[in-house]
Amino acid sequence: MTKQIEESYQLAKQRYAEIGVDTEQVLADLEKVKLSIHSWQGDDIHGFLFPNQELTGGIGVSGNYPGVATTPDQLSNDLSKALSLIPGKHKVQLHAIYAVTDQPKDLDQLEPSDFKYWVDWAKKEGVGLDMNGTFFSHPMLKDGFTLASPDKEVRDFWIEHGKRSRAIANYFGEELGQQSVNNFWIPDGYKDNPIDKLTPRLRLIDSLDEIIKQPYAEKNTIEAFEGKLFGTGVESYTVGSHEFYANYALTREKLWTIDAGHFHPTEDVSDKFSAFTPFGKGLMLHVSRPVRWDSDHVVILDDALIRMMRSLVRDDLLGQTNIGLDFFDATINRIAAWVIGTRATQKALLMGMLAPIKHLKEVEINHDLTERLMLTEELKSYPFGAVWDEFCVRNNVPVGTEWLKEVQTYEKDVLLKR
Ligand code: RNT
Ligand code: ZN
Repeated sequence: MTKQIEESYQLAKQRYAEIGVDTEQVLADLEKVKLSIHSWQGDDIHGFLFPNQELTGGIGVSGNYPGVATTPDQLSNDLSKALSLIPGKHKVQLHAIYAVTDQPKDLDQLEPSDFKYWVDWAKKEGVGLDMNGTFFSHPMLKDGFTLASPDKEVRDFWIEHGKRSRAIANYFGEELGQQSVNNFWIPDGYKDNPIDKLTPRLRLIDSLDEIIKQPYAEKNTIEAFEGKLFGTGVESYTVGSHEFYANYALTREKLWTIDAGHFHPTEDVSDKFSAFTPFGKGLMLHVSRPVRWDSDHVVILDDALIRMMRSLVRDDLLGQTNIGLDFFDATINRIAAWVIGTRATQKALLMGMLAPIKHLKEVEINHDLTERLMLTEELKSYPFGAVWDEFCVRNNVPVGTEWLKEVQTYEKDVLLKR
């Protein structure tokens, strides 16, 4: 098998070289792209602080596949298993609810030391950590509002939580020597049309400004702000919309988070990147797959994903973009979900890179639209799979369908015994 992979790769290398693509350079470039794998696919977003709390804030997980992680060791072992089947070195995104505390603690009491467990694990795995405050699935989410609540007590609780999430992200950055992106998403909104659309947004600005007041070294952490089109129960008005956060991120020199599920199904998410980056500090992505709505399906190699990764590659935006994953599906094996979604994202990046981009740009500027269309069409049937297999071999992870056997063994030996 290894011999066939090597031979196929050599042939693919020649085919790509004929159109000016250096596959060795591409493999080296792909190796450098870290994805930020989300912890919450492994435990259906329950966390360890309030594991029995029902999910609120308009997000939900369908399915009840056996083997869900319910302890820190289970979740970190499952993540380690997934990481062992994904080529390259990556980051992992945590949520505040994944704190590992000695005694019960609320969200406004968390400290960096409550995440020592994860820092130790990350050091062992050689991964970075990104952060998310948890502004949902909690009784202080009152009447659907958190940071934009008209009730000062509610706002203050969540402001304190936001501040603490920043201290934790800063600790990740300090300990792991790589920047921790701290993502903010809040569910605040109304089911029906509100009269006053402005005041909640002004309150949100005040709350956020208060949260980000304390300076932290940007090499350790930076905040990212994630908008939303709508959610279940907040169909008519979302305080933190995309325009709101794009403007907030621009004026505060923070990152703007684009979640692929948070737009109208016919919007081209990939087209938004270059509309923001000339003005802004950079992007955080939540790579997701909406089916009819923000359903958070496992990411697959579909047109939307290919377009997104291609835009980042063609417009040279990888340096300003943090590619995070955000999907949750409990109808299939959760480790397989991580592996499928992460590998699909890497494949899309590879497809984007395996193109004579400089030449295509020249062709375009010379208005040779015939060659542009011809080349982009022909590229679709170039032997990209052979290069992907070689990438897996070089990174010591299983090639092709082989990895599922390892997940099945793990399911039998570990998951089904829980
Ligand atoms: C919700 C947002 C948010 C969450 C995670 C769990 O619509 O996409 O990013 O999915 O924080
Ligand atoms: Zn998201």
